Amino acid sequence: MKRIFTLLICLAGISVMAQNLSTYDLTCENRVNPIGLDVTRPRFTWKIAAGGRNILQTAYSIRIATSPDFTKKNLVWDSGKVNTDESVLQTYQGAPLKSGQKYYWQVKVWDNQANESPWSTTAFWQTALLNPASEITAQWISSGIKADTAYGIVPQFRKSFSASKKIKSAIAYITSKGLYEAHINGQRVGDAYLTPGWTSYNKRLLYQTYDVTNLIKQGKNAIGVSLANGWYRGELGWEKKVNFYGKETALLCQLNITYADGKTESVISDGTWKVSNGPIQFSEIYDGEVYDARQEKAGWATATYDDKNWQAVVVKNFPKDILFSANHELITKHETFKPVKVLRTPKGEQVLDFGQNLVGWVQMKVSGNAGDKIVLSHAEVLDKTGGLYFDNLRNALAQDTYILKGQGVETYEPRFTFHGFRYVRVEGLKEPLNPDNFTAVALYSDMKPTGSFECSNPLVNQLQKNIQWGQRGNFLDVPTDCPQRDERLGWTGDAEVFSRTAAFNFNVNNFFSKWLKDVAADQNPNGAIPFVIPNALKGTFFDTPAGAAGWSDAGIIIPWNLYVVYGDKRVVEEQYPSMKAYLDYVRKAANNDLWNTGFQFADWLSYRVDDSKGLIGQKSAITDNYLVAQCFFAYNTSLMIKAARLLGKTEEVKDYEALLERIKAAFRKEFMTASGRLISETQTAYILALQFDMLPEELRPQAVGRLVDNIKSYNYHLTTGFLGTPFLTPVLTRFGRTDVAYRLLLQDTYPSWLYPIKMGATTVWERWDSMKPDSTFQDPSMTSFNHYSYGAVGDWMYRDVAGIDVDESGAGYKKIIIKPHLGDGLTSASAKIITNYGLASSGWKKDGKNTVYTIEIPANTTATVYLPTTNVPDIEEGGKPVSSDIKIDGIDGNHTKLLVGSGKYEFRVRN
Ligand code: RAM
Repeated sequence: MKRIFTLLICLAGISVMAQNLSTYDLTCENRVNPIGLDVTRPRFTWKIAAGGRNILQTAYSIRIATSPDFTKKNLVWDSGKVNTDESVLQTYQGAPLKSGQKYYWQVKVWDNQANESPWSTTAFWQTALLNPASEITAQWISSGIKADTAYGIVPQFRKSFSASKKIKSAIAYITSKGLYEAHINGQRVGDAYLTPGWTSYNKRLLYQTYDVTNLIKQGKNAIGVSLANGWYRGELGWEKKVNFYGKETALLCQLNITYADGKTESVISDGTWKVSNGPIQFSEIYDGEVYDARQEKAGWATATYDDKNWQAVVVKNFPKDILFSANHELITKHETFKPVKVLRTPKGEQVLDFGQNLVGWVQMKVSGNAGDKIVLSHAEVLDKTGGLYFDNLRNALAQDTYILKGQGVETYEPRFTFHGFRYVRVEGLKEPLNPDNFTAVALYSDMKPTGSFECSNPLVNQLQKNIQWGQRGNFLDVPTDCPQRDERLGWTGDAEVFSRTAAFNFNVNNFFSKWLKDVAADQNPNGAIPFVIPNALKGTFFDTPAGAAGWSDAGIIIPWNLYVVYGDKRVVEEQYPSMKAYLDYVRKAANNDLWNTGFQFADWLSYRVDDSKGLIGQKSAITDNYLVAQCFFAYNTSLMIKAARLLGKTEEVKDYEALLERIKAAFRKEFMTASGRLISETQTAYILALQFDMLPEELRPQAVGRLVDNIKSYNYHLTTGFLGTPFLTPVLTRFGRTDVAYRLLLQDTYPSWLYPIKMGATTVWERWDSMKPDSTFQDPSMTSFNHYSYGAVGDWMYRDVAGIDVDESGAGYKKIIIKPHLGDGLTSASAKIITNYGLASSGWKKDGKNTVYTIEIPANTTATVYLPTTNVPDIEEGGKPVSSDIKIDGIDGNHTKLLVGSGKYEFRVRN
C-alpha cells in the first residue's frame, strides 16, 4: 500500500513537470518567422522550458503545414517522433518546398523525465523565389537621367497599377544595383535600411522579400522606389574610386499578388515605369546627403499622383542569374539618443553632443523659409581646444544638408548614407537651436543581442559597453573596420580576431554566414583570400598580394567559430571548399612548410615607441612577420583537421595532421633557439607560440616566464597589435598567470584597454593611442575611434573572467564549461549568454571568506563546473552540501570538477 502511495506521489510529481515542459523561441534559419528564405532545406531550432534540473530532450516531433491548421490535408511534413537530444538547427526533410509559400510549423518534445510537451505555439517561414531564373519576370530598369551618376542625383521610379479583385496576399521582391527605398501607396516598405546591403554584387546580389499585403488595396495602387549610389557606384575606398561595380544603377522589382479567388498577377519593373529626379540631390556613403525639400514631389508614390511629366525608364539587360534571397538580418534602426549637451567650439560653432560614439544619422525637425539650408557635420571626437576633429575622416565629408521648403515644421533624416559620430555641428539654423529637435539614430544589422558581462569595476564595465558599441557600429551588413572615414571596408583580419567576442554579444550566425559566401565568391582562383570582403580593393596595390596571415585566415577561422558557438555544421560544409583552397594556397606560398613569402600585416598596430614617445620608455614591439604567419599557418591547419574530422574526411585529417607537425618543426628550426628563445622578443611572439602549441611541451614554462618578464619590463603594459592581443590574456590564463592577465586588464595607462576609457572613449579605438595622453591625436591618416579589433579581449572576459565557455565536443553550448578565474582587483563578475538552448550564465562574488558562484544552465545541455578548491566539503550548493543531482567528477589541478545538468545553482566555496 505504502509503495503504491509513493508511486502515486511520483506520478503526481511527473505530471506536474509534464505541464512545465514546453518549447519557446522557435526559429527557422536562426530567425523568428522569416519572410523570404531561399534555403531549400531550412533548419529549425527551439528552446525547452522545464522546471527542475537535469532536463534533457529525448525526442522531438516537427509538423509543417500550409496553414496554421495542422490537419492532414494541409500537412506538408511530419517528422514523426525522432529519438534524439538535438534541438538546434534540425533540418527539414520533407518534399521540395514551393516558392513564395508560407509554411507553418510546430514542435513538441519529450524529455528524460518521461514528460511530453504540448505542441508549441505556431511559427512560420515564407519561402522566397526558389527558381529565380524562371520566376523573376521583372526587368532591370535604369533612369537614363543624365545627372544620375556617381556623385549625382537620386532618381525616383514609379508605377501605378490596378489590383482588380479582393487581395489575399501580396509579396514584393526587390533589389537594386545601388541602394533602394520603396514605398507603396505612400507607405514605406519594410523597416530595413541601406538595402539590398553589400555583397560582391556582380557575383551575388541579394534581393529582399516583403509581405506587402496590408499596403495594397483593391483598386488603384502605386509603387515608388528611390535609387541611390551606395556601395555599388559611389565612392569606395580611400583611392576615391567610383563605379566600382558598374556605371549604372538599376532597379529590379516584382510584386506577386494572389487574389482571394486564387488567381495571381505580377506587377514588374519594365519599360512602363516612369522616372524623375527627386529631392535628394546628392547621396554618397562617405560624404552624406543633400536633400532639397523644395524638389519633393508630394504624393509621388501614390496612385493619384500625376506623372505625365516624368520620363520613361530604360530597360536593361543586366544578368539575373546572380540573384539570391537575403536570408540574414538586414540593417534596421535601433537605439536613439538625445543630445546630452549643446557645445560651442572656440570657433563659435554650435555642436550637439550625443554622449555616445555611434553609427547612423541624425533626425531633425526644423522650420524656416524655403531655401534655408541646414548643414549637419559629423565628428567622433573634440580636439584639445574643444574644436571638432575632422581630420581622421580623411576624405569622407560626413555631412548632411537639408534645404527647407518653408512649410511649417519639417522633419528630415538621410536615407542612403551613414556616419560614425558622437558630435554634430549644426549650421544654418535661423531659429535658436533646440536640442529636443535632434535625435541620433543608431543603425546596424538586426542581429539579436545575446550576451552581457558585468563586474565590480566600472571601467571594465565601460570597456564591455564600448566593445558592444564597437560591434554595433561596425556590423552594417558586412563587418567593417571603421564607420567614419573613407574606408569602412570588410577587413578580414578585424572580423577574424573579433568573431568570437562578437558571437558572445550578439547572434552573428547569419551575419557571418552571409559574409562568408562573399569570402568564397571573391576568393582568388589560386585560393588566396583578399584582405577585404567584398573585395573593394580589387585593382589596387592591396589586391595583388592577397593572402595574409590573420587576415585571409578569416576564411577558415570564422566558419569554424560559427560551428563551435552555434553548432552550425552546415556553414562548415558549405565553406569547406573555400577553406581547403585557402590552406592549399598557403601551402604553396610556403617553402618546406615555412610560410615565409608574401605581404603580411602581421601584428598590425602593435606598440611602437615613436607613436607616443618615451611614454613607457621601452623599445617598439615588432614581431617578425613570418613568425606570426607561421603560427597562423599552424592555427589554420589545426582548424582544418577539426573541420575535416567533423565532415568525415579521414584522408584529409591525416594529411593535415602530418602537415601540422611539419609546420611546427619548421617554426622551431627557423624562429626558436635550442633553449626556447624566440627571434622576436615580443609579447606577441610568445603569445602566439604558446597559443598554437608551437613549442615543445618542456619549453613552454620558460616561454611563459619570458612573456611575463616582458610584460613586467613594460611595467605591466601590453604591447600587442591586432593578432597578439586576442590571445594575450587567454594564454596567461591557460598557463596559470591569470594574475598577470588581471593586471593588464585593469591597467589604465597607455597602452592598455582602460586607457581610452580614462580618456572618455565610448567605443574601442583603432590604436592604443588614437588619442594621446595630452589629448593630441595619432596620425590622422589612420585613426579611427570606432574599431572593434582590440575589443577581442571581450572573449576572455566572458570565457575566463566570468568563466562561461563552450566545450567543443558539444558544439553550440550543448556542453558548457563553467570555469571562472578570480583575480585581484575584482570582487565580482558575471556573464550571461543566450545560447541556442537558452540562457546560460556564470557569476561569482567574493563574500568575506567565501566566494559565491551563481550559475544557470539551460535545458537540454550539460555543464562541467570547475570550482577552485580541492576539498569537496568546502563546497555548498543552495546552502547545503552538494546534493546527489550534481555529480562530483574528481579533482582537476586546483579545482573540483562537477557535472551538472540544466537548472540554477548557487555554490558557496570556502576560500
Ligand atoms: C587599416 C585598419 C584595418 C586593418 C587594415 C590592415 O585599414 O586598421 O582595421 O585591418 O588597416
